[in-house]
Parts: sequence; C-alpha cells; structure tokens
Amino acid sequence: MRKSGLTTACLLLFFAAFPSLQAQQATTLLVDVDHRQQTSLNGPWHYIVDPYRNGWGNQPDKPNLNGYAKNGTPVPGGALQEYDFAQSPTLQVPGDWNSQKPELFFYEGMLWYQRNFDYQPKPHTRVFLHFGAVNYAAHVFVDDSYICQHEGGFTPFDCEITGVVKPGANFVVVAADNQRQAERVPGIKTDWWNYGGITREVSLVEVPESFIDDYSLQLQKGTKNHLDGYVHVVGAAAGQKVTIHIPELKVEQTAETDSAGKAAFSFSADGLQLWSPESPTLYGVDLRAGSDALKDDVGFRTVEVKGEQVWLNGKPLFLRGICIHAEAPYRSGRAWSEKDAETLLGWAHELDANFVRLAHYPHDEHMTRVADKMGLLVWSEIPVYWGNAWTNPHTFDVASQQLHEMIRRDNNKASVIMWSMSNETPISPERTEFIGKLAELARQQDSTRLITSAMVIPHRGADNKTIVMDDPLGKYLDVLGYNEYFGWYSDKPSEIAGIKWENPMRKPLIVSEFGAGAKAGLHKDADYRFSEEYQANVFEQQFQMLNNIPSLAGMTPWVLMDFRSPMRQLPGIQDYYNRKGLLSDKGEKKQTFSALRDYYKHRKQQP
Ligand code: GCB
Repeated sequence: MRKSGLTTACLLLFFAAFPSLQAQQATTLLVDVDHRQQTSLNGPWHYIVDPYRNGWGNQPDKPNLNGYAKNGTPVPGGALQEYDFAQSPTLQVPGDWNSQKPELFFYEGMLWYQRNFDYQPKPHTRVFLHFGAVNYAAHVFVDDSYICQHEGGFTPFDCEITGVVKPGANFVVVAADNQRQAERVPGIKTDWWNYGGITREVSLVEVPESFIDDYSLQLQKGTKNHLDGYVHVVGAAAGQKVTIHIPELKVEQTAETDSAGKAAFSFSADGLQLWSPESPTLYGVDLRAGSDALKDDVGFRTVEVKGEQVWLNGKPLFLRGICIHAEAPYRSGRAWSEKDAETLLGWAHELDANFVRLAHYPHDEHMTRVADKMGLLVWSEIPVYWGNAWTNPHTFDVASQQLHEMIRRDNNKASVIMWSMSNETPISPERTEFIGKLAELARQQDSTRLITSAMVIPHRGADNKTIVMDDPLGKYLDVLGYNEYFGWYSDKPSEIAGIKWENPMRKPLIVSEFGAGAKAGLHKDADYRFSEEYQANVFEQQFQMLNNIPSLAGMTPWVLMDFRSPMRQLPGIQDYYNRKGLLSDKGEKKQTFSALRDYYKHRKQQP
C-alpha cells in the first residue's frame, strides 16, 4: 500500500501555494444511488483526532485548509511529522467514532479520515464521491484538491471528482467536524448522542456525461392508476428522449427534455396494484436517457387529509405507530446497515404497527427501502429540535438544505407519507415563521405528501384537565403532532385517563410521543419509577385516554428501543441510555412491548 500522510507542515505549505482555494458546497444530489454502478469505499480509514484543529489552518472561519501533502507523504524532515496518516490507527467506515474507540466516546470536534483507492478514469464518464452522511460538517479532499464541503449530519451528498481523480493510486481525506454550535441544525442540546464521523456508506459512483440525477413518479390523487412525474437529466440538450419502462405493467412511455433538462410524464398504468401496508407491491421501474439507465423499485399510493382523518388510497386509516431512533440494535452506536433496518423495522412489524416515526433526523436510506418492502408507513423528520437560532439566516439555510436533501432522497419511497419540520420547539413568533417557511418549501418540493411537526402541549383549559391544541404552527401543517409525557414528566398515571383534548384547528392529530422510563428486568410494583410495571401502567392509562380523542388519527409512542443520551446518567438504571424503549439496547423486550402489541391488535379490528 502506498503511504500517505498528513502533516501540519504540509498543510501550511499547501496553503501558501493555494491561498484562495475554496471548495464548493456539494450541489449535485444523485437519487437512487444504491442502484447505480458503484465502488464501495467502506472499510478501514486512517484517522487523526484534531481537537485543536491543527489540520485546519490559521483562519477559523475560512476553510483555508488542505490537510495533506501533494504526494501523500509527510515532508521529510518536516517539523511536525507526528501527523502521519499511514502510521495512524483506523476506524471502520461506516461507523461513528464514539462507539469504536473508548477514548473517543465523548469526543466532539474535528477528526481527519484518510484512505487510498485505485481508480481508472473512463472516457465520457463523470465520477462522484457519494457519502450517505457525515456528522456534522464534512470537508472533502482528493489527492491535492479540496473538492467540496457539506453541512448537515443525516443527509447524503455527492462530490464530483471528475478530472481530479487520476489513473491508478489516489487518496481521499475527509475532515469531519461534529462540534455542537448554536447556529447549526440541530443546535446545542439534544436528547441523543452526537455520534461523529462518516456514519453512513461511502462509494465512488460513475455516470455518463449526461445523466439522470433526479426523478419522480407518483400516483395522482383521486385515481387508482394514473401516474405523474418527471425525469431530470443533467447535461441534456432540449429535446432529448427519455423513457420510462415498467415491464410488469407493460408500460413504455417516452417524453422529451425541456430546456432545463426535465422530461414530464403523465400516463395510465392499467392493472396497477396499489402499495399499502397490507400489500406493499413494488414495481421495477427502468429509466433511460441517452446512455444513462437507472432502475428502481417503486410503489404507488396516495395519501391525503379529509377532515380530521388521514386517508391512504382513498380510505381512512388509523396510524398505529412507534418512534424510532437510529440507534444500532444490540451493539449501540449509529445504525446504518440494511440488517439494522430489518431488525428495527422487524420489531415495529411485530408490534402490529403500520407506521413509524423516524425521529429526529433523516435515517439511513436502508430504513426507507426496508419500510417500502415491509409495508410500514413513515414519518421522516429534519433535526430542527428544541432551541434553534430562529433569526439566523445560516441556520435557516442549513435547515432548508437538509429538508431538500431528505425530500430528494426519498421522493420515490411509497412508505414515506409525512415530512416533519421539527420537534418540540418552544412557541415564539420567530420560530413559527422559521418553521412555517420550511413547511412552504416542503410543499413546493413535494405536493404529494403531508406536512407535520411534533409540537408541545401549548396550554390547558381552566379545568386543568383539557389540552388545547392551538400552537400557531398548526396553521402551516396538514397533520398536528403533539408530544406529551403524562404520567412521567407531568400528572400522575392515575390522572391520565381523565385528560381531554380540544382540537380547535380541526386537523388530524397524531400523539407523536408519550412514554415512561423502564430498566429491562427491573420488576417492582406499578408505582416504582423505572420498573417495567410502571412503564406498562402508563401505557395502559394512555390507551384509555387516547380511545376518547375523536380526532386521533394515529400515535407514535416514545420509543422502540433504549438509545444513548448524555442527558441520561442515573447509575445502575440509565448509564447513558434513555430508558423509554419498549426494548432495551440489547434487544430485551419489556412488558410494555406486549401491552402495545395487544392494543394495536385490538385497534386494528376497529373501523
Ligand atoms: C421528548 C423529546 C425526545 C426525548 C423525550 C424524553 O419530548 O422529543 O427527543 O428523548 O422527550 O425521553 O424526554
């Protein structure tokens, strides 16, 4: 293996040679990457922890950086040879750094990753480095070039390296920075672990010079077989032919690109079986534009709001849901693999759920792919959470960018029916304007799905027993999500059943969180906090209350599995885990798991 190294001396030398070098924000965003020609860059990457940001350079605000030598080796005799990738330890990619190395458990800040790779450029081909996600900010270099940067820890990005990558040996360096900052999204405080690093898969993706970067194909509302959509082709001249072929439906449609590279489609597909939780039918869809071809597996369904109900495929349905964090089952750390997705969603299925709230940020694409296959409906959310810098334009840009990337990636997933703008944000005019604007953007980008947010109970009526759901944010939403913790953070468990809900906006309501902590295996009576009995009793009381809310369209109790949080330290009970899971972090089912399953089985029988 060729040696490559990072030295601060090299960095400064490089900076002297290219003082004004700036990398672009990654702008291309390829949909359906997992069906593309890819070379995986998963595996061990060398790393250098850089708490003092030595690899960054002198100017804190500007990426005047380049953390590696042109030839990939430390400068002989250089003053700071201690920064040498080749001699540095490795981390597995994908994977957060916190759960791989005990010394990085609490680490937040900058960490440099490096790996070598071989590549043979092909004529008339463009090549991208695709990252499933890097938490939080990423700066990407290939050989002697600073290629791109990206902000936002849970969404994908693609950095073009055509013309930069050379025949034979190359190397890639990524500076990942998960320092919490007030203007970032999320901001300073979250009730989950700020897992850092290259947390999702990385690959090289090759496409022809002119290629499909985006497409959409959706069932038209009010119909059972009419599909509308578009295919967008980068580098296409107006009038280029684009075809959509759905072999199983014997559909073959052709359209031409306009001057912006977009080809619009609208056609009927006879014999179409709709996608639903009971019957999650997916069709192979082949797209072709010039020399580019893309395949996907797509389901077709409609979702809409009628009165206080959510309708799927023209019929009302009750959303029997559960919240899920992207915490890896059994081993802890960030979940990222297809197997993780199958385990987490498999448990949701076992509960007889038809709906999952993927909290509090976009999860790995395996989750929505597996949800498509299993027939689970999905609420997908951006990490606008608790306090954010509502008046900071950068914060808004980063939030809207994450929204855009979330929608773009999963636009063709039938499972995803709701985009959530936020979670538990304190009411103020600035926050309502901020999130209201996000909701408008979401609607512009996708008119086929519902817009929601998880809100906090704003206030109670004079009797102190009636919840009034009048958060002004509700006006921007199709579905109202409200979180409550009766029986845990407020009210006694015995008081829950008597609580009433008032819905002045007359929109569908999802109780988007409720729950109580329990340590798996701790058995006491139902008054004993953190016992399985206490948690199960809170759920039983909640069921009684929920049965009496006429506008209840669904519920997503908190939370499927215990997850790591620095806020949850109680020794012997929490040990850095939020214990509100129905399963422990080791996959042990608590009593409440079967209580919720029984409730859902019963609820399913009701009209
Ligand atoms: C909430 C938050 C969630 C927390 C949960 C808790 O309201 O939305 O992120 O983890 O409460 O356990 O307190």
